[in-house]
Amino acid sequence: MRLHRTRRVALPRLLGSLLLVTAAGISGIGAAPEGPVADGGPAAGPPRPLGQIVPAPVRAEPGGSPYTITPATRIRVGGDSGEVRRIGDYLAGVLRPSTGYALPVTGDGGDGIRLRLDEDNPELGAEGYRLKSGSGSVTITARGPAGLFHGVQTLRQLLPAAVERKSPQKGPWKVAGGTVTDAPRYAYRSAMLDVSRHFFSVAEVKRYIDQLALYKMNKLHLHLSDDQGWRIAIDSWPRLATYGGQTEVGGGLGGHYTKSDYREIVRYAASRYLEVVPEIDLPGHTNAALASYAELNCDGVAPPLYTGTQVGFSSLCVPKAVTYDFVDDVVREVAELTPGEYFHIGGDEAHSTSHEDYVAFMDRAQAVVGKYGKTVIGWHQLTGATPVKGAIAQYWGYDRTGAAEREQVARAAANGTKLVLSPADRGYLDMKYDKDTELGLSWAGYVSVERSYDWNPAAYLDGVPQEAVLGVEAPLWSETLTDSGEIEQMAFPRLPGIAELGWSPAATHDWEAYRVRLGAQGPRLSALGVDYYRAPQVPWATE
Ligand code: TNX
Repeated sequence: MRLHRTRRVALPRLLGSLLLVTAAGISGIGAAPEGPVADGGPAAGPPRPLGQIVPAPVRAEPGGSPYTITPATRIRVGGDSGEVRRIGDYLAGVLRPSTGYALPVTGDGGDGIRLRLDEDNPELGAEGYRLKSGSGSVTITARGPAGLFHGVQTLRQLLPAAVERKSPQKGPWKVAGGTVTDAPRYAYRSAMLDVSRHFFSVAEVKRYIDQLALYKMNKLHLHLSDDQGWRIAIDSWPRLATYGGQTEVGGGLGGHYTKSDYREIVRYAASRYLEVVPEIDLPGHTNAALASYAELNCDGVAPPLYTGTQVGFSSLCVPKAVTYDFVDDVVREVAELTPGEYFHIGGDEAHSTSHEDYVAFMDRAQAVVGKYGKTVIGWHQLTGATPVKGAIAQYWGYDRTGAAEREQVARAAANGTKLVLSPADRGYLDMKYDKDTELGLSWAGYVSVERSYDWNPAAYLDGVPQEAVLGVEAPLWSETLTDSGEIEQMAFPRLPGIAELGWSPAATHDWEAYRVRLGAQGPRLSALGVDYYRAPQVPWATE
């Protein structure tokens, strides 16, 4: 259900890698260019170098003739997997509008763009792929559909940026010859969208999903409830959505997802190999729920709806029995709608819950998540309670987070709690880039493109064993963001950097090389209609 949204008043739009590639094909990639570099766009000279993609691949070995997509090209989907055919159809959907070619998706053998499943290739893991390009064909091989899908994203990036346009463009559509072999560093590569502070329509969420898929992210964390709005229909507590979802920051009418809206988001995300991780933030950040049901309040009085941006003032009533009926019903209904493994219960900034109550509440909430078959994720304050076995803590500290808090997280990690890292001064996409950024917040400082990329998840927190790091997340809080254009100004170009930290081998990490590869994404983002921030640190390619 979509109600009208708050409009911000005339907010002006903000505007060497150590890649393991053979030197020949990649010379110059690590060097800072002198000015804008040509993208190798339509009709331009040689095809884009293999390996000049984001995230950087494990290995790119250039060699042999390029492959060219022509009016006669077919997309060949091997075997009898319906999913492979669906990926073929998805690829055709990307390529047809810009090439203007028919590109039939067929099951038979022969040359063309070939998508193949092959269980051998243990080095590719569950999400890896191999892409081989030569004069007659480009073949993407993977052990499973997710790997094929990621390989298709690589193929998109190896083609000229104009391939992303929605109307016929001039070719030629060449892919450099050679082989890319690739698999992710981390299994958990996530982006969070806060749909509570401002509500975003299903179409806006799908648009973001498509952008995440381009950079091989595999989780979409939806922050579905907060003080300013409850965004998911719960049949047993209907006023949560119909009343508690009725506003947003700034006082607009907000909105909520019906169950069928939410299922559609889950389905669409799955079709892009992203798993939705729902978050119901408890026991703080609950003003919208407390406003909807008076009985959830310790004093039995419902507070008014809230449209400001303070945090830490609301709490469920920990001693009341009805609180746990509420938690059980909500977790059950959201878990039923969610095929994925994880359920995020928030747990951050519960400043108006006593420590004792917090610990008691988190014990019970975690048990409910387990009862409905999901794995608990909580913000890292969960490590100040008692994380259940298998629980995951999401670290969102920053450079000024105190040693005691970091040590508490590190101790939990050493004791088996896995971590997802989203340090606020690195991974928070809602932090301003610099003092001139119009949108966003700055409580964790300014986060330039370099700062958000240039850290190592494996070594970020002292005392955390490397194997405790499950992956990374780029959260996007929406106190100041109202639509896709504003989401994109903050997410791009920092999101691809976090995606690269999650996917690419540590050995490829190099800011000087990365910024050149990122600069080459500019024309691609433009072709997709993404109005990204032209960060001055990045040598943006010309269109
Ligand atoms: C902190 S990060 C919050 C959110 C705010 C965000 C704004 C976290 C777990 N809590 O409630 O939206 O800062 O940057």
